[in-house]
Amino acid sequence: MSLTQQPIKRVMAVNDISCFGKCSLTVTLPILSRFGIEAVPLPTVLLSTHTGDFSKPTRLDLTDEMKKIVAHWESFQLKFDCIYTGYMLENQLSVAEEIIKMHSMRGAMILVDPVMGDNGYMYSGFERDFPGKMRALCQNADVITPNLTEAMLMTGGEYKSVLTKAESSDLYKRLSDIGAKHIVITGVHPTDDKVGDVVIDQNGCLLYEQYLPATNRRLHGCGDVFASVLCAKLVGGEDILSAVRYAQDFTGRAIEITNQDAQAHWYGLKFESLMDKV
Ligand code: PXL
Repeated sequence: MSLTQQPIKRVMAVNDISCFGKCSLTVTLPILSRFGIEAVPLPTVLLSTHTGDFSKPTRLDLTDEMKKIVAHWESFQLKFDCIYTGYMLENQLSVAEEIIKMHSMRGAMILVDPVMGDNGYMYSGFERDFPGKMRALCQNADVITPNLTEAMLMTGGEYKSVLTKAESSDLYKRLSDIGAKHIVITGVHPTDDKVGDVVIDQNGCLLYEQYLPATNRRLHGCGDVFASVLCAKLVGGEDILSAVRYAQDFTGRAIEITNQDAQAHWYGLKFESLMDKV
């Protein structure tokens, strides 16, 4: 059978493998599969753990291997319904740009999660010019999913965890200038005790906002769970707002379950038990 006529929807997931810690591909692959989507990983970096709560993870830069893998896929014209990019190194942005250009021309949906920081800080290992370069990758995306920190970093604003209405309107306008069709901002706090997600369009119009009670714990991998579910739903044909609503609900339930087991499960989201409830 031809591989160019795929029987189910196929997503290229460009992201790292953090072997322990539950983020990136170790989250994305099972979630996409659970939603009936064929997940094809293009690993960017191989790490022993994520860079959040562990000292000195091992790292293997897979840039050269990425180029070889993509070239091999091209040799038999492997087709994708979606390109979903996440954590990558600065020298991999140009590889991702090529992939995006090629596959959006062929009709693939482009989802860029501009993974680079949280809670007001960039993750370790990124240089100061990274946000500007990631912003360029976002400009041709159908959907981007920055958290509040990443939204601020890409628009040059100073980080504040709680935004006034005027500050958020200003941020939404600056984000819409990036050029992506829809911008889904996660981890937005209208007040200290609430947190939620916001969707704006290319013109900076607010399409959706939904807030839930905030918990104080920092949990790694929330963004990856959210973006993976969102990707699955969008590729499955749902419209952006119902897909965001579903992803927000799923991630909220995973956070709740994780918080019930907070001491043992401090390193990532305990999403597994939700997989038979989708
Ligand atoms: O979940 C975001 C993420 C992805 N990949 C790596 C990370 C992090 C967050 O810390 O360290 C390697």
